Amino acid sequence: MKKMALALVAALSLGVLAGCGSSGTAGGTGPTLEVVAGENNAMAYNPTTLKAKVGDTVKVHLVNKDTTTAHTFVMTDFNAQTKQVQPGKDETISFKVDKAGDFKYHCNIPGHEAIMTGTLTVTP
Ligand SMILES: [Cu+2]
Repeated sequence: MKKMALALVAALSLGVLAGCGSSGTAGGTGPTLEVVAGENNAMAYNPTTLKAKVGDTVKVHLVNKDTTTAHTFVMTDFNAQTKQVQPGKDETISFKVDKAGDFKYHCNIPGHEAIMTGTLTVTP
């Protein structure tokens, strides 16, 4: 039993090392994700789901189509956020995704956060 556990640990560490090797090129490449905020002056993103892979350097291009209010794009899990993007403006941010899972993004303008959200799914 103990031997099996050790073998499992060894296999897992090998997997982790191999993972590092394949995605270890610095600078990194990844998808550019287009996100529209405030379409029809709604407190919403389009789309509300985004996808990336572990190791990607993701670019998010946020376009604010709202005519009355600023919006932002905030991902606390990856310490990434735009400044307040004014109506009709846009901003691109990039950040590296180093873990798999579902991660929420939201707008941090007061009153928006509760309903203005989306999910980035990062696959291994
Ligand atoms: Cu907003």
